[in-house]
Amino acid sequence: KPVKKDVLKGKEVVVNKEDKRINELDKGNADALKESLPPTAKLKLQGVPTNSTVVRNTGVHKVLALDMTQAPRDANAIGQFGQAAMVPSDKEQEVRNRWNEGHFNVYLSDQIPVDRAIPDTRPHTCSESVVHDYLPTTSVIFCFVDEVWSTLLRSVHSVLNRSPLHLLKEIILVDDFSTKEYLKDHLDVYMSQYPKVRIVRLKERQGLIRARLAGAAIAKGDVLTFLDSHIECNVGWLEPLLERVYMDRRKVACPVIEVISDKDMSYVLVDNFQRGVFKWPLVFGWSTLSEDTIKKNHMKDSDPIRCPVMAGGLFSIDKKYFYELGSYDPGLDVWGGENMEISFKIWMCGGEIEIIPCSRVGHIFRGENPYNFPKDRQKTVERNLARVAEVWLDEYKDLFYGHGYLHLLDRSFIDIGNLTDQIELRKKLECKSFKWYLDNVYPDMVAPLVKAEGLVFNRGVRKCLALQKGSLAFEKCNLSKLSQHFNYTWMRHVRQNDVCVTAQGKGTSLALQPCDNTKPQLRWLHKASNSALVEHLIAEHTPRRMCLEAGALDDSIQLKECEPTSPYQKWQFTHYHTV
Ligand code: LR7
Ligand code: MN
Repeated sequence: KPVKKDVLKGKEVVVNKEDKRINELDKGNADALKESLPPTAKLKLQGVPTNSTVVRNTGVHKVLALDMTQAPRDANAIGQFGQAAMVPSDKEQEVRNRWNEGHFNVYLSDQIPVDRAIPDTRPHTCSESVVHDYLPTTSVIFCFVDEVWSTLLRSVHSVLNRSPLHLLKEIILVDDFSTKEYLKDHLDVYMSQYPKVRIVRLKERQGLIRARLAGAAIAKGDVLTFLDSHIECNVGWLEPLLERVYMDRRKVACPVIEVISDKDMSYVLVDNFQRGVFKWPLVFGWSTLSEDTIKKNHMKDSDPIRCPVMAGGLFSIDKKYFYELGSYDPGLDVWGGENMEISFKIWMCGGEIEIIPCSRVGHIFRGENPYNFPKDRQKTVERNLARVAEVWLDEYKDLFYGHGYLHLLDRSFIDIGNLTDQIELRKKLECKSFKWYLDNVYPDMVAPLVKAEGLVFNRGVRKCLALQKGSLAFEKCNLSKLSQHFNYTWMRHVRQNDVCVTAQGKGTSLALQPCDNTKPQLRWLHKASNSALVEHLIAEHTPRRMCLEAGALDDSIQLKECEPTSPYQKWQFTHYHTV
């Protein structure tokens, strides 16, 4: 029987006869087998083990077995099998004291074995899944800044222990200029036991985006697999990801991200049929596929799920393809927005993003970032998102800015940097439009280009606003007259074609000006149908609150002190869009 080394104990273990995966020790065999099989030969995925000693009944997923493929070193250790660990009452203060080291229960993490077993949460139908033999190899890239020691180790061991050795080219640890001493000499010494682990140290803090790029630059595998540094890969996690990339190199494969509790470190499985989506202003979130979609497509819980966007931290991508896509925008700083950038880029430039339910990885979700931001956190994320919006969203970028980011249009407030390379890249790759993306990838996304449109009816004079020979007037409402049609836009413009309604200087009369997104004086606040149009000078410290008012006697239009009860200050567009 072939033998392989147990990575942790250096002990030799017998490889299961059914397990046709080949490791480096019997490489000779592997080559022979390779010759004898057609390239499309398929092998059965390692099935869900039936000899489980502990089971969990979740209600949703029937009975799930634990990963017993490697008997745990210490079955009685705390947190073993992914179970919740208890804090003794005399240690509660210590838990609190150490919480901020990682913004999770660092005390417990240190008590739990670095190679603990976790429940095998794969859907049962995964045991019927097959993967090709001789899948491409992967470099697993972890970048980290001041990661908790035990958590970082658990992440690395979960990859070493649960990845077929012949598929794991290397593990690259990119240290993004950590300050913690234990992550320096100590880490090198510890990892020197594992020849597959390489450590790269950045000379200054780059942020996770450029740190990942530094890892990718030296990767030798065919596929890049990025992971956060506080994860636990579940049994059989890697093969289904590589299988998808192998099927089509433009597929980008993500595992199901399960939850490692920040409080008790238990491994919690998540609901099936989740996809990654976003809401305005480019906020990532999960959404469950509708019953209809599942029925209509006859979906099994093990079928890949196409995702409009990925969470960001955990995915496999063909290395050559990653570079063909121009990798990440290297102008993105520290944290945030890169998941949107890579997602739009992948879909709009010919690729696909999928969640692969037979691949599961646990992740510690933390309430706060446990590291400092070299610049202000909020400004960093806003700036990254603005770069993404400018390059990828076309006319839909108004929806992004209009949902709380209008201040970013004032470029003297924030410098989003040079975008020439990114815009060139999009042209060179002949990527599709954002409209195409919405129509084809995320059709259930609501993205109206304006907030309201149609006639602008005044409640007091019971007439509609019209543009007559370059000035504003009231007319009898008439839907067929285009001169009465206005938009209320995400920029908060009251707009007809390229002309915007504005106040005449600081006076009370109105004027028309060419629309310009950067000019705050063109903006009007209009919260709902049949409400005021408030002059909105966000650039001023003390905005004067003036409202658009129809003259009761002479049909004039003026700015007046806001009066909530006056019908002459109540305006109604024909149609309002809700997102
Ligand atoms: O400056 C930094 N340098 C780093 O090396 C900042 C962070 N990092 C490392 C960090 O140590 C960690 O390993 O980068 C990794 C990700 O940082 P986290 O864990 O603080 O990020 P997160 O889990 O809060 O956030 C998610 O969104 C990020 C947006 O930039 C990244 O894409 C993360 O990878 C991503 N995490 C996931 O997708 C896991 C599931 C979360 C969800 C939903
Ligand atoms: Mn994370």
